[in-house]
Amino acid sequence: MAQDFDAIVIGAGMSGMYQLYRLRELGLSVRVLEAGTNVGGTWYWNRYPGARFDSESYSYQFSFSKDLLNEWDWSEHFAGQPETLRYLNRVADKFDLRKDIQFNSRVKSAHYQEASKAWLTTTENGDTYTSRFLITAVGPLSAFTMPNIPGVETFQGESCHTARWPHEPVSFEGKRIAVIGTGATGVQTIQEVAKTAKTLTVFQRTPNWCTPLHNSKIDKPEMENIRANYDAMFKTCMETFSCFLHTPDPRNTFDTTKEERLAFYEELYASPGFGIWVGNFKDMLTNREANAEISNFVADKIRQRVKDQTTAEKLIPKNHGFGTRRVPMETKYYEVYNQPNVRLIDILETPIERITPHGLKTSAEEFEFDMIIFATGFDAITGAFDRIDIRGVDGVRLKDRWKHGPETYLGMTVDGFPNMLMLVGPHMALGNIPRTIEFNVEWVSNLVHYAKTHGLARVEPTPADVQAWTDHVKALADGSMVFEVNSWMTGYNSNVEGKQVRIVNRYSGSAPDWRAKCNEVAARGYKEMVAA
Ligand code: NA7
Repeated sequence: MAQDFDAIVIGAGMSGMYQLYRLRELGLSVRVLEAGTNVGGTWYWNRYPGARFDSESYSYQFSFSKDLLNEWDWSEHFAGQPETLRYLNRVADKFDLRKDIQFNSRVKSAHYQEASKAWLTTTENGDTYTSRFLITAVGPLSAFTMPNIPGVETFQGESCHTARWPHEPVSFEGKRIAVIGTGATGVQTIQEVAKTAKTLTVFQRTPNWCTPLHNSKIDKPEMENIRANYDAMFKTCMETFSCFLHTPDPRNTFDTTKEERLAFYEELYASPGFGIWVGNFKDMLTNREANAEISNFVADKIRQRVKDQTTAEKLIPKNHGFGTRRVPMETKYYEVYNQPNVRLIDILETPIERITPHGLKTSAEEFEFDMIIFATGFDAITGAFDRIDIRGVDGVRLKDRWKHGPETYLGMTVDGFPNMLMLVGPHMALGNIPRTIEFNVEWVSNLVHYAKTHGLARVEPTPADVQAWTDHVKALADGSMVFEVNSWMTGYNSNVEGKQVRIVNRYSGSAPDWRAKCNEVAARGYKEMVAA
């Protein structure tokens, strides 16, 4: 069978965009298939009000082009979604990426063809492509999930999932609005909607531990100063545990006195960004007493910020400790509940029974709304893979292969799925994602280049290596309180059949350790991969 392309890339978010750029630089023919009408992935789809970075803008951008770094100014330390999307469009323009991207093309299936050692990829439009390599750039948080609440399709007012927000402006003025979901997305949405809605009713199932973002503007001199330090900043990101500008404090919690600890927590609580989560004492997520200390500290902050103490108690998580789920970063989130137009409904106490044509009904009350916003999250990490009919050797479906959780080698390859390479897939370091993306894309590009220049038609890890890596990733999760809690970070999703179990879907070691392992494999000439 003729090969249309050296590589098909699924997705034109940050990883797909950079993958296209890199492979083209290497002289390979690439086609990117993208479901949306433009580039940006996460930042294209998630246009909901208040969407913004929780990582420092400059640490999240691409680092591969000095030109790009020199010409782009960030206006805020934590940029809003419109600015990030403008940035990604600028990247697409600058490197003329769109000419190799097929938009409005959602991939339906990708089947490995043993005879030609190539992938046959089909879109929902019925277009087909063959390629030696299939590179998935589908995003860890792209397969959004609606809540499995009876009657959800019957609501007659305006309604929207945050990950499918309209491109046109949406007004909340004078409207009675419901938000279902209080994860990182719900928190950002609630803060914004509360400003203008006539009434806002928040339906909360599990409260999360939220801490202040402390965003601020960047003026010209500060931007020049930040730019002058880019080399050092990116170096720092590559040395920290999860590629953020923050990294765990080397001390254990109880190495300090109570006063020292509290002073440290106060300092973190008053500092911008993820520091309180990823720059806290190193035993925060492994020592239960240590975790209780910081949890109590944040609980007291909530009590101080929320006037009504019954509401405050509802907002304080009781079934998981601080940092064991993704910490939503907030800007006056808790103060929203002091507003007269805002009400919190604890749906553990009074469950939602059904959504009705005019609102919804809990076990205690019937509500009428003009708009319902679903901030109900994603079928994370493996969800986007499950939604494509991916079949490897002998027609084995990836979804079946991963029925009990993902199995990978280095988070990038799977035995039985030759020439399939994953970007930001399961079992690799996530953290500050663009830092991982750049490494991930470069590693994949080097492997593809190696295969091409060495005439290798089939690149695949051994089952033993996949088993060993999967075991290693699971062992790393042992003892971490994160893996004892239901959340997208443990693959749990109450709305997706078969996903009401916790799995190890992420690599929880340090990003430098993961990269070192990947580099070793490359330095050995991909011995494991090409021997198959
Ligand atoms: P999350 O963090 O998974 O949050 C989803 C929220 O929706 C969470 O509060 C859920 O409650 C709630 N939810 C989900 N299904 C239901 C149903 N059926 N009924 C009521 N409430 C429900 O997703 P986000 O979009 O906020 O964030 C995902 C990541 O994207 C985020 O961490 C960032 O890294 C970017 P639950 O907690 O399950 O009780």
